[in-house]
Amino acid sequence: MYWKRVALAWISRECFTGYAMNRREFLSQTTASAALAGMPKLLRAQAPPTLNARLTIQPGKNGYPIPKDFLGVSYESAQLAHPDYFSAQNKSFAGFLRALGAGGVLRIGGNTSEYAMWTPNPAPAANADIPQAVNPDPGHRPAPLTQTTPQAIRNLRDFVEMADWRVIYGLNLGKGTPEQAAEEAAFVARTLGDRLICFQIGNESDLFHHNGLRPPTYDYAAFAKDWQRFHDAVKAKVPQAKFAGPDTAGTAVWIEEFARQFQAEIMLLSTHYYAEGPASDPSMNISRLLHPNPRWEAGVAKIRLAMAQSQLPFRLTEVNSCYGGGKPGVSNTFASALWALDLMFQLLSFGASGVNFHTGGYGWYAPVVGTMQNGFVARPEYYALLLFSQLVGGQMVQSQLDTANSDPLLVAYAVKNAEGNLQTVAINKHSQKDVRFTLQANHPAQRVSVQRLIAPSLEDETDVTLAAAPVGADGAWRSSRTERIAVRDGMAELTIPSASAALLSWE
Ligand code: BDP
Repeated sequence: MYWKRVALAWISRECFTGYAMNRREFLSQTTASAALAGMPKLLRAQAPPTLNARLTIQPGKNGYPIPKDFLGVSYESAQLAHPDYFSAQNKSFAGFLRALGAGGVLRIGGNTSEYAMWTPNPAPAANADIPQAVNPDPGHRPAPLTQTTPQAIRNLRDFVEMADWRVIYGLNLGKGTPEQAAEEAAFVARTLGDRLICFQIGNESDLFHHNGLRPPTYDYAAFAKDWQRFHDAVKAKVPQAKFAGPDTAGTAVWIEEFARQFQAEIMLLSTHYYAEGPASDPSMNISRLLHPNPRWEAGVAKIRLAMAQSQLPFRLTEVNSCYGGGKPGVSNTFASALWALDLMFQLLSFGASGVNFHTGGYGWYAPVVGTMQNGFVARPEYYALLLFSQLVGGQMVQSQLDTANSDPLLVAYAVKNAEGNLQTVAINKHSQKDVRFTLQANHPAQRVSVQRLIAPSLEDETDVTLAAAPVGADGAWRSSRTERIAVRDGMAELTIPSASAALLSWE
């Protein structure tokens, strides 16, 4: 029943008011035979299969807001051990973030946060052998200890000021002490000022029982005790400190207990999600990535419960396609862009407040890769964030997607952007099937302008464009083609080719 999933959130929040044409009627009226009528016989036989879909939009019915700080990336704490990376010197990378809009969120954490030691008085050569750009940690062995120095934090402030972003900062629960965490937090809070959103204590503590950071008996109760100790120590030194958590690996692990116990101490619930993994498993592939994931859906159900019970917002503070550092041929392909784009809407369908895509260095799933010496390049996933950035500050709008055969690879969403203009995003995750889309909205618009997110195939790694333009140096991007479609009686029709998405603006 995936074809109705898009509208699930609405159905549960406010009763869906009905859909004028019955589905069988619609499907029989828009079969491929109508589209192919008049074609020579030979061509008809060769034409690629075309599916039909209809999106019925109810512009008057608002859904959840898309907060200004919805978009974000997540970085390993070990990156701070090379203090020039997040600094005013790294204009190029800051440009990529800035291009996603002011107010995005840089989350610092990951596996290496448990090995990043606060070092207020570093020896001069302490960082000499640290590489400039740190990849996501594959988690195969304990990470080497690194030093986080006051200079790194001062530079971080300059960097986020340049990008006009803010920070969620992870403190070291694994190898650090409450006293060290409090010292570090005091310096971070003082230095970042209002660029700091909140702290997190520990990264994926639900895995501590088997990664050597705590004994095999380590459970929620033990974590809660640890968390309380660290929290209290930080609060004693930084009374205004704010917190998010539990920041667990399992999408909903410990979230309900944590929300209940620490409701008064936190401003935000947070967990992680990796769609696939481990990367070494051959069954982790593009097709699996693009199909609905029951594990995610079960996680979302629990997150929603925790949100409802605690009345706290939720942010997915670390996410990407495949853990273990990502999978080549999956995580770095155009498929990851279509996956990421859909995931952001899935988050909005239950009112999540934001997302941080995990990244760094030349990581396979990194939306932007590179170093300060070699420069930075947008990978396919970045284009999903770029498309989405045009919707930030807006609001979801109720819509209903109808497709033949409960199509799990076809999704579409409606949004009002920050200016109140109606937008639609359609995503066709099929590798071979085009989709003839009918958009129906009771909305006074004369045309729909189209920005297509395309690449030669789902597997493509390098030739992605949005509105016919690639992302250039320092995140520079400008739509270079305007495609417009007429709207008649509130209805527009267009084809969304296989392996593509489109942002449609009603004008
Ligand atoms: C997560 C960790 C992060 C890793 C990622 C991965 O928090 O540090 O980089 O897995 O394995 O669990 O790719």
